[in-house]
Amino acid sequence: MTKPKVWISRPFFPDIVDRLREHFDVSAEPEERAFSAAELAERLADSDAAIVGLADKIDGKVLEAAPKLRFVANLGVGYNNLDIDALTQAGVGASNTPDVLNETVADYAWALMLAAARRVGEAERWLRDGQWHGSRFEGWLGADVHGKTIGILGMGRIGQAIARRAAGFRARVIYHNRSRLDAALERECAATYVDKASLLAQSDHLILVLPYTPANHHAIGEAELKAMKPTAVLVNIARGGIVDDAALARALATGTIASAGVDVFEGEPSVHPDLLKIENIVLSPHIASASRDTRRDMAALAVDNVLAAFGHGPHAGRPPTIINPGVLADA
Ligand code: 8YV
Repeated sequence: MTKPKVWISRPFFPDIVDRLREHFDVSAEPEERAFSAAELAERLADSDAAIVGLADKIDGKVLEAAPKLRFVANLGVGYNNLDIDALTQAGVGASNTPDVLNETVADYAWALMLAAARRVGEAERWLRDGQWHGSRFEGWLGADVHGKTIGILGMGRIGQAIARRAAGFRARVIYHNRSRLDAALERECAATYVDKASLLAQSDHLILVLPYTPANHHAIGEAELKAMKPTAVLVNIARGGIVDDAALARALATGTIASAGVDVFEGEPSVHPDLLKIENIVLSPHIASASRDTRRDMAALAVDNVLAAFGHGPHAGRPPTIINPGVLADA
């Protein structure tokens, strides 16, 4: 009997991919790169399942060329690269990788916040540049994080993990979210709900953890940046497009806010050229979930979902993190 075919859009942990081989004919791309819609259509034309990432945009047009496709597993908690309505309409299940990355992404949000507040990147560049000839008592002054007010915009599971870390810094946490957490969870996170205007005005450091949706496009633009404290640090570990990068570059250059730590960009992997010219920003190439353990956990979860969708493994018939479970009910 021929095995169903699974296409993997990038190479990852061979021992985890091997778990598919008993049940699937696996074809994994040898290198990670962006695929055009035509290339995706061509690769999915004969595939029953796919494991894809943020750069792979699966929309209705691509699906038209993929008549056999039954399941798409996304390597990431955010899935704005998938058109879920189109997938559901085509009867294709889709999964993401929630929870396994919460703590690692929360660690990284704090890393960026601390690095931006204490000017770690700038100071390192200066030292490497051979400019350290003596110390200046008033040199390299940054902002404290301990004891300050940390704002979190988007209070899902990653936001909550970020909030829990604040206790060790004796920092106060305020948050804004589409819906307020229940009282027990608010207590556990020691977080106070405020409206967006108060969040912008009161946060010493503001961390963005929103999913990317059309409604969240440029949730932080010129007006929002102007509403923040001039001493504030802005951290984006969510998605490019949530911040207006051109407005952020202007705000940093003119002192509207003090600094920023940014892991995600509009149009990444291109980065707005004005951001690259600015010293008071820490930039990283979308690595918030990139710890050795977590990337393995994300890969394993994607594989578990594909196995389960085809009736294999411990979750047979019930992909553990399916986004559109109705598809299976209808099958
Ligand atoms: C990426 C992420 O998926 O989980 C998300 O939503 O943005 C990241 O974890 C990761 O970079 C894999 O490409």
